[in-house]
Amino acid sequence: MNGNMEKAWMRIPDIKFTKLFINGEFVDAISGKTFENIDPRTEEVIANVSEGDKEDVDLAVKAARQAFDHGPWPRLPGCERRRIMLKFADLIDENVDELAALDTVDAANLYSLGKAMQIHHGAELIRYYAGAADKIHGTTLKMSSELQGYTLVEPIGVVGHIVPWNFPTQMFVMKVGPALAAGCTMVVKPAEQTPLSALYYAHLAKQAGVPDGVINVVTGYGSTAGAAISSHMDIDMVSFTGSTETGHRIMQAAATSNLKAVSLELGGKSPFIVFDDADVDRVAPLALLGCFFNQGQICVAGTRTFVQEGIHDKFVDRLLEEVKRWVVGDPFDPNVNQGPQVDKKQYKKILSYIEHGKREGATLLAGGKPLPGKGYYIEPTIFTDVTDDMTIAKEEIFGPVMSIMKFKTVEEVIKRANGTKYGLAAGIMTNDLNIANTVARSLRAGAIWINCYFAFDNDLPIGGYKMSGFGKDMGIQALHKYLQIKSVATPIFNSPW
Ligand code: TXE
Repeated sequence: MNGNMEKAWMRIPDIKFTKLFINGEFVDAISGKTFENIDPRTEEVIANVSEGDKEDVDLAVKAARQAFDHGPWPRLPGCERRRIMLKFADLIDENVDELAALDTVDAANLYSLGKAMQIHHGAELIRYYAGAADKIHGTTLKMSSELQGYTLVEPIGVVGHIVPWNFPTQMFVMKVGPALAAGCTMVVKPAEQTPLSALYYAHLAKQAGVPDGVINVVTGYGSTAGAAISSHMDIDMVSFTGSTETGHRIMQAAATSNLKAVSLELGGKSPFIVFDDADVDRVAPLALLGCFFNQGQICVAGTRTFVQEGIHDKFVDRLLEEVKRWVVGDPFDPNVNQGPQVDKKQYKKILSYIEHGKREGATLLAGGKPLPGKGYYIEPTIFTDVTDDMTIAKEEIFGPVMSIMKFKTVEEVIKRANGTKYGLAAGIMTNDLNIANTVARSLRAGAIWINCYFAFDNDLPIGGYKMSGFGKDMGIQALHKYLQIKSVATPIFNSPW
């Protein structure tokens, strides 16, 4: 494992956009206030970003409302929206270096992965929804011999997107892409930890020809700017990704304001289940990646590793070999697997969960400490002998902490894997098709990965069961949530049919 960062990898990208983006212009917050944008590698301030509040959200919503009620975007033929979105996607590809660097310095996403894959995947997701923009249509209904009906499929209106900090690019394109294709207008509030790339994306969208007012970005805090969005009387829908706790607040605000539609993608505590017949050499590295990728800051991370008793010791030995090769350091370094946690709050929270694990009697197999020096770095941490009632087995840690639990039978592991308030994802590692399919049917989780993990695809919807939320991101289902159906009926006179 590396120590902290090497000087050679120290890099701070050129930060061009730090102001709110409202009605096609970069503007200061009305209050003139800014907040500090901190590099998690160094704990140093790299930019001061405009701090939007309720008044700024009001202005952004006014622009989005005007663009929806009177502007061209929802009224354009789908093929025109498609053309502009394809241009937007091309511009994303052309600016991959800067976008990847912004996400690295803000969220500590791995730069080499961002540059080679993640930003291009973002562009591809925009293309996926661009391709759907001219295929939105309703149905014709023969209601009776006297009555004919049809449905019009219309954009839901002004959308508020409130997003977290773990993957700033994915969050932006995953929310904005389908809403744009649907013909909606929107206000995006990126997380306060990671405001930079959202502003850059807004700039690129304008360059591509997205009309003013269609995409507005208000940077700022959740309790002020975020709350103003969820309680706004002129927003028709709020699409949120973040903690279950904040999900409660958003739904409450929607309920007590204008009953806006709500979509919530919340926390998780996903099981990664390894059966006796699994190939340890393949599955151990996958378990590691499934838990520690992006510093463990991923809602679908496989954090509860259930291992059947026959393979348990072999699996644990193999995992230990793997974790020794897992490199922690500056996310700009191409040899690094894991960068720093996003901020001090998350860093402290994770370290306190590790202390819980130790206190409550789990065995610390690897890691367990922060790295010395500056930056929010934590060793990849593995606990064995974890029981279902321990805090680390129950709560979402959102950091590089794996809990290994032994099990005996299929029935037992189904029951224990389902014994959580969450239901986001699950991994099933076995060559026995019958077991794989039985477990897949029995788990109450929105995404099941058999002999793979993090198998994302533009076409594959992601979203929770239980307290992991409702409403899907990705896939064509995400487009549907930004649409609403109007039914139209008309009489037919003297029809023989
Ligand atoms: O999340 P919040 P935080 C989980 C993870 C993490 C924990 C806390 O367990 O440790 O949440 O992270 C905005 N009204 N996930 O505090 O608060 C906020 O500004 C409206 C899981 O960062 O949910 C940000 O833009 N908005 C997760 C967004 O909500 C509010 C990803 C997310 O912040 C608000 C991130 C309010 N009252 C964290 N309060 C996942 N599902 O992927 C905050 N916000």
